[in-house]
Amino acid sequence: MKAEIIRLLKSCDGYLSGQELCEKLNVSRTAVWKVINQLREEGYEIEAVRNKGYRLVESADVMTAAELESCMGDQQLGLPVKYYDKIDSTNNQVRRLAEEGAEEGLLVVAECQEAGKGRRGRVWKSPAGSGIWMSFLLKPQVGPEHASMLTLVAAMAVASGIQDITGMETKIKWPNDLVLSGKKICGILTEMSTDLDSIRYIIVGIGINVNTPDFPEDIAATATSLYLESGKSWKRSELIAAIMKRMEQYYEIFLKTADLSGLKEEYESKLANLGRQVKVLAPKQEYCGICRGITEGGELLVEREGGSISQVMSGEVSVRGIYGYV
Ligand code: BT5
Repeated sequence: MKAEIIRLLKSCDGYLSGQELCEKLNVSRTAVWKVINQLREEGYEIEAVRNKGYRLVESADVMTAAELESCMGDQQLGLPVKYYDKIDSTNNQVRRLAEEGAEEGLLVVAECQEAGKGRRGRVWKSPAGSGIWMSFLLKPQVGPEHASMLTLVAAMAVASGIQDITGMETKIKWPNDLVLSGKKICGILTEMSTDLDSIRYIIVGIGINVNTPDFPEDIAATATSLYLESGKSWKRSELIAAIMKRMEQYYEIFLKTADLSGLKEEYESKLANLGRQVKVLAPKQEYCGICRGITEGGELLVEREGGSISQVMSGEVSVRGIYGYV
């Protein structure tokens, strides 16, 4: 009911009468009043005028399950939403819920992560009040070798979702980062559980610095936020909904071919590395080349001295721009 009241208030230009709310939701006036009061405590500014009704003046950057649900359209990915004030890692929580039988589409969002993780045991800083720390569950009927492509699909969804809401054009640093002004604004961690040669489930974890005003010293030179780049604060729930909507679109295209053939062109238009020098740091060798795009399987194409093209698999290497972070 709470999500529905938020949705009705948001979609109404003027006042929404208490009577109308009661009838639409089939509840008492007292029940409506109680929810309105809860919403005010959570940070929504709601005006109540006798004989007119309620009007949403301003919603702060509230992140609750009801607020998130009220922002979601009729999509499947992103519902149900589970919200936590604090969790070890949203990826871990999705894994626990998947083991209990959760369905594809489940989204876990936390205000703060106490053990946010990056790749290969690295730490992902996830303080309260400023970022999006979220993970969702997928169960695609494709072989495990296709799983890493979903990191690229998710990166496209984040870039497009951010652009839909803020107009800002982030670029993808293959395979799992998004950058703005050459600094990291988002990191993606995809994990999976397999059964012999099939995927049981995939967890896509996304961390985005949204309203972060500053960063700890160790990442201050390489990290940025939407706030720092635009000078404005953004509503995280709207961004999350926009990203999940885009994810659903791109995921559908991905599932048709189980690869990136339908997305490659758009991916490359968002690729920060394209046409630039990259240094490939593979476990046994290190080489430089020019990034020429991706394959349909999601590998990075690197043109080496002499003109030969290497295909770089994600998971195997780190790609660093020769100049700066990108
Ligand atoms: C990543 O790893 O970039 C993947 C990060 C995924 C985080 C999300 S949050 C929701 C979900 N739940 C989780 O527990 N994780 C996912 P990697 O490429 O390994 O980069 C990690 C490196 O990024 C660190 O070693 C730091 O240098 C840097 N870093 C840490 N926190 C950062 C932040 N908030 N912003 C920018 N850079 C950060």
